[in-house]
Amino acid sequence: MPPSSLRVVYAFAREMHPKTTDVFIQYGTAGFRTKANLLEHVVYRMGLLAVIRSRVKNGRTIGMMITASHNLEPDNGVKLVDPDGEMLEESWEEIATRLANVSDNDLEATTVEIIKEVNADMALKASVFIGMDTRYTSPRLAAAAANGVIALKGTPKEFGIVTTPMLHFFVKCRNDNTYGTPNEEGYYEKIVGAFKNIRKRLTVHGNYSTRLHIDGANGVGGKKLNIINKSLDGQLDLQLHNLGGNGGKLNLGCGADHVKVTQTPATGFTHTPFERVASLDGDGDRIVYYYVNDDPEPKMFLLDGDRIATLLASYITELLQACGAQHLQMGIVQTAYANGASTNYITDTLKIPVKCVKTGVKHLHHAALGFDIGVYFEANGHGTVIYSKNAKNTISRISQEGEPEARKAAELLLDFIDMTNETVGDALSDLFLVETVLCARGASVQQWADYYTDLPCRQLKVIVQDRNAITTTDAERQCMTPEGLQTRINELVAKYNHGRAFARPSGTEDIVRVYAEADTQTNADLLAAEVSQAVFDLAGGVGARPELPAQA
Ligand code: G16
Repeated sequence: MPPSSLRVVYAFAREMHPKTTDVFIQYGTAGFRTKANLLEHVVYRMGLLAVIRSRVKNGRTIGMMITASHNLEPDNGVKLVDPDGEMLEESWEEIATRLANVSDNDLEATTVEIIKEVNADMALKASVFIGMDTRYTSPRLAAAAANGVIALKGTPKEFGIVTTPMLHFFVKCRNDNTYGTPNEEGYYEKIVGAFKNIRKRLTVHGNYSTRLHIDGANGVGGKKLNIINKSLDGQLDLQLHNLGGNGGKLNLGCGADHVKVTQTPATGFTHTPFERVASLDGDGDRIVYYYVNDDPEPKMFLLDGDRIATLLASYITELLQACGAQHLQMGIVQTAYANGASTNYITDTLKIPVKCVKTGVKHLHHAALGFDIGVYFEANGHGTVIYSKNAKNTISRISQEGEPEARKAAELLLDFIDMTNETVGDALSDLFLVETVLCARGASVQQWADYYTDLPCRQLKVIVQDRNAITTTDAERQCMTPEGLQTRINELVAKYNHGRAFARPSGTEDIVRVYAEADTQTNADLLAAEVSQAVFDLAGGVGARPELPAQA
């Protein structure tokens, strides 16, 4: 395509998706995220970039997901998905940011500049898959995405409302047909099909109950589980809540982020003591479990991403031993948010190597690729398991040539692999993985919770003038700027038994996140509040200074 025909890029922008704001926007932890009304031009331009990316990848399909995931309803976002279903290559984030922020008048020239810079052959075909979440602003943004694709003569394919991990899965399948069929039916066939296969091999026994409550965050994940539920033949007794409609708002007072951050149950339904609840987030890429006890003031017990990682890793270890493939190296990848007790449990009890990386599944995914089997989870419930070719080939060989017991374990493991969405963290796939392990062990949710005891922790948000004033190192565990902040955090942490704390700028909200853990909840709350005050004082806090909790 000669650059002269790029006039259409400008024409579409001016006529349909003009840039109406000067607010600078950055490709963050999971793409662009901000108020939905500031995004239309950004999404249009990402449609352009997706076509360029597809051509750089020899016409392989690229994904675009319209979602702000765990954020509240007024926000929206867009992220690009690379050909293997993984997050956009990091070196392109700067290019995406540049293209999103130029004026309409400079858009054509910047597009030409980027095409040259990345050496895209504009004569090649280009294919872009587009998915969206349930936000009312998503259809308009998905249309802008498609226009961006069309403006550069790419071919868009719209999937309508799907979970984010489904879109990742479709992209992977489109580029690698050995992985599955690139549509919703193909997803159910592979992931839910594998779950049903496994269930035929396992008997429900011990303290495991098939009853599972779902908090759907009033988003897309619950709706898809409603579809799946009809085909489960009673293998799970799903009680679905917060499915949208009935006045419930997306991620508000419910969903994985609410449950994890506030450490309180979802609103919107009545909880039965000791029954498992799985809480999804708005676009179905995160999951945490919890239950409440029968105290007069019911206490909540949370089973977050760390718990899921340890549960899955310990079960895979057992299966590897049973099929004689313990030489395959497994590792767990976490972030600074991982509860210290989980890291100790992994190291001391499970004896599995553990790595800590920066927040963002893209960083965890990358680190997990270094193992034969990499289990990666953020504490917020975002994660999955990835298996190397070597691991898959080894297990597959054992399933054909091994001794009867080894074969059985290998066959189970192969279904376990099929049930895993290896492209990205996936609440639905993770749910089936967790349910499989609990069922195989005959374990109740309380027994799962008893594997280790979390250190009390607290997460807070601080609003500052410029969150990028905080820069970090050592997998975000240490602040480099502003000057004096890390020294202050160190002094505060030193006051508490088992104290640990850090502050980092969020990549999905215009805030600084603070995390603290300590020997008691009172101390964790106090440490988090004190660190928040230090951030507010030294990093240009806005509004009211964070207060210390009443018990201080
Ligand atoms: C996204 C990312 C996650 C990250 C989370 C919060 O999740 O995919 O890896 O942990 O944002 O990021 P931050 O602390 O930088 O705001 P989601 O579920 O919103 O897509």
